[in-house]
Amino acid sequence: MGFFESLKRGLAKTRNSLMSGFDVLFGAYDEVDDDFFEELEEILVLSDMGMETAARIVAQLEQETIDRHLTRPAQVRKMLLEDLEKLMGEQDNTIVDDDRMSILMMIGVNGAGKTTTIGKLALQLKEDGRKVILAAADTFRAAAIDQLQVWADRAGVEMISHQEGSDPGAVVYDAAAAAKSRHADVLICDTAGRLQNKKNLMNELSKLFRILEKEFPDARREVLLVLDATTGQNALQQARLFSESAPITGIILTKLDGTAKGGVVISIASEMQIPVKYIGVGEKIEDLQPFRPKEFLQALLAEE
Ligand SMILES: Nc1nc2c(ncn2[C@@H]2O[C@H](COP(=O)(O)OP(=O)(O)O)[C@@H](O)[C@H]2O)c(=O)[nH]1
Ligand SMILES: [Mg+2]
Repeated sequence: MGFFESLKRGLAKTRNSLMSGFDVLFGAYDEVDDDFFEELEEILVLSDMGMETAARIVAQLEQETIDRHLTRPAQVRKMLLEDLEKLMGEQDNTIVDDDRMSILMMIGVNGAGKTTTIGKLALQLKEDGRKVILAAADTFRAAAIDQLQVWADRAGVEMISHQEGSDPGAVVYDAAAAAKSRHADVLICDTAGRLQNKKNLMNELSKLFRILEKEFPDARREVLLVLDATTGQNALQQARLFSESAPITGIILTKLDGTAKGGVVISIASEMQIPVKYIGVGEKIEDLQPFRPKEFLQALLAEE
């Protein structure tokens, strides 16, 4: 299956819900009016695009229809796609550099999809010809380490781990040493970076940063927040909270295939000052895709 086809399949739940709303709406009006725009806003909110984003986009559409003397729903539909794309702007989805070492730190609440995402990324980066090493620095549960090992084996990359309950700093230190001696291009750290409280998270991360900074002062460093899209607007809330206590450089939204709340990607991409780097649209390796607003909107909203 092609890249775009799996994106479309992965977004099917959100797409179907939006499309059935649109079919009714666009079929019911010959000319747009206040009621039309009100109903359009409701449909957008239902997809978890967020009240703010939906209100903003609809206000903009209304203004444009006046300015450009448009009356037909089909014209508005076309503008909607263009406006949403503009609203999201550029989302830089690079996570590694070609000419220097790159370090990826994954953070996010339990179950968000950190470990799974690391596995998928590891294989993709390896297939790109990069040498990848994983650090099992989520040492809270033995199961977390075992789960990462399964992914490491599947991807055919090396994983550095210690026992359950051990110091994450020591794991990262060893992984850094391994990365150096093996001339790795990418070091990916699975962390227990959850938000029990802000101070804990900050302390935990800054400790790992200090170690990595010392070992790799010139490396590119990404702190990637993994969010579960099935939680809808709650994911936006989490993004705001986490960004108060961690220097997040990118967001990854997982499990879009499992929800009709995929509109949350649009609200996060437009309301956060942090780029959405990747989206997860299924369980398979290739279902982790770089987030490209234009393609995303095509897969989500374009008519067949
Ligand atoms: N359907 C689907 N499931 C996913 C996706 N990403 C992760 N998962 C599932 O979400 C669950 C939690 O993932 P995990 O990586 O263990 O989360 P962690 O606690 O943050 O490390 C697992 O059952 C994964 O298979 C995705 O994009 N789509
Ligand atoms: Mg995990």
